[in-house]
Amino acid sequence: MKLYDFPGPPSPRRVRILLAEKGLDVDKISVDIRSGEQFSDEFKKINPNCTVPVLELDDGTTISSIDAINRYIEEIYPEPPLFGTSPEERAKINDWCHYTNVNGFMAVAEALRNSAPRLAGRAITGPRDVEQIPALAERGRQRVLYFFEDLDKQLEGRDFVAGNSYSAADIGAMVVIDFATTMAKIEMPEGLPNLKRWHAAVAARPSASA
Ligand SMILES: N[C@@H](CCC(=O)N[C@@H](CS)C(=O)NCC(=O)O)C(=O)O
Repeated sequence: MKLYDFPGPPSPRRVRILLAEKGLDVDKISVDIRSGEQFSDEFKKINPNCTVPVLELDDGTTISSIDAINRYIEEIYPEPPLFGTSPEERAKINDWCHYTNVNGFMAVAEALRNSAPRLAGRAITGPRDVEQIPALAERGRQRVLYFFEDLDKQLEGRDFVAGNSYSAADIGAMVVIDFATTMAKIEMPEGLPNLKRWHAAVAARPSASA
């Protein structure tokens, strides 16, 4: 299999970290989304939604949503488990992956994509141009702050976002926090000691630099 990838943005990073945690190395093909390579006719055949990452299997099957990619890798390479080891643990991890996508990732994207001058006319990813709405940027920033608060509460007395060990839920949440603080310039507010303790621990794992 091979991964259509690009260093910097959060979505491909979530897959690279999962691969690193499993000790896997797959062929990577760079798609420069800064220069618009995702809109080339060649790449549109691989992903008509014009986003990275895409995992292409040896039989040509392509998978373009992060959770679908990561769960596929988990099924093929189950060790170490990153989606839990019991139905209950798996459900909680999936719950937090979903929560993080909707209320973390989409909130940062809403804030960034509706305000960054370089993304004018590109408020939503994909083949169609969508105008920015400045009020959505403001709403996105507020939603990110709520996400920080919710995560801090969830991490009270816990070392991991969900389940009993490091999981895909930790990967997703860490990548969203880094997306917020580095790309969207939304700092973690004062306080939130659980969030900061947990972030320092997960960011120190070697996989975080993948
Ligand atoms: N399909 C992915 C999202 C992938 C995505 O949004 N990728 C971004 C980078 S983080 C991208 O390719 N952006 C292209 C663009 O901005 O035109 C998911 O499962 O949520």
